[in-house]
Amino acid sequence: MQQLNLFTESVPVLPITYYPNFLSQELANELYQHCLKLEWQQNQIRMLGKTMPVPRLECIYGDAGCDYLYSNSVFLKPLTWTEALQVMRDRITALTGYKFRIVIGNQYRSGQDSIGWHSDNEPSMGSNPAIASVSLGSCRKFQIKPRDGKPTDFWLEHGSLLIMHPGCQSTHLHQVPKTNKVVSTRINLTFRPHTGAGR
Ligand SMILES: O=C(O)CCC(=O)C(=O)O
Repeated sequence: MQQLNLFTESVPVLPITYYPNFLSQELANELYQHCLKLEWQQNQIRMLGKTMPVPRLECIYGDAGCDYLYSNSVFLKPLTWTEALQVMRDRITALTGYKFRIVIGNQYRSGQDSIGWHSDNEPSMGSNPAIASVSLGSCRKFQIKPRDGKPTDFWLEHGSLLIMHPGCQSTHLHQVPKTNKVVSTRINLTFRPHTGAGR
């Protein structure tokens, strides 16, 4: 499988691997249609003393008991895996060796939906989690940067897989910025580990 490996022992440029054609176009289209029917929620987040809508829709599926709290504010309780999500999880595990217990979906309805600079370092994932991110639908810019460095831009294509390797969340931040371009729906699935010990 074609891959762009941005993590090497000698030159740790970026601790990620990108697989542009992880899914065939046919499978990506099918999975996109499946994901549109998942249970999407408009969650509220509390930041800087204000409560506001999260600027995208979210859903979570996974093992029972793998509740997920992020930004000390948004609490997600997993629904039971759908078969298609389970198949995808197992396919990524077969490719990478990484194991996952939950998948969090993000639905970006337009260019105004986004996720700001952050790292995924919630204790419920254990230390140094590997996170696998599948992109479906419209292409959006993904930026990643060392905590005190300059961003690198990627275009995450329909059917692609981006792996953020263990350690990435400690050293790097990432985001999907807003865009004024006209873009239709994009769905992102992030498969994550979980300690199973609640939040
Ligand atoms: O939509 C994406 O590609 C990134 C999602 C993300 O950063 C997250 O769920 O933490």
